[in-house]
Amino acid sequence: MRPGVKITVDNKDSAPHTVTASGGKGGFDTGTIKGGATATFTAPGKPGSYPYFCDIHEYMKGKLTVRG
Ligand SMILES: [Cu+2]
Repeated sequence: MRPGVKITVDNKDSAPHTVTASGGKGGFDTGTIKGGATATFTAPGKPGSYPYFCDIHEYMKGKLTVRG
């Protein structure tokens, strides 16, 4: 991803999930995305590695990489 681009995530599960920046680093949080729904958020403005998790299922984790 490039800094500041819009990212759309598609929840293909039937359960609700979120994409929430870990420790607030990067400042993104989709809020609850219902099953089958999409959400859009803005990528962080600085290159780096931004871990995220699901605020509903905290064992679900991922990482967003922003390249300058
Ligand atoms: Cu979840």
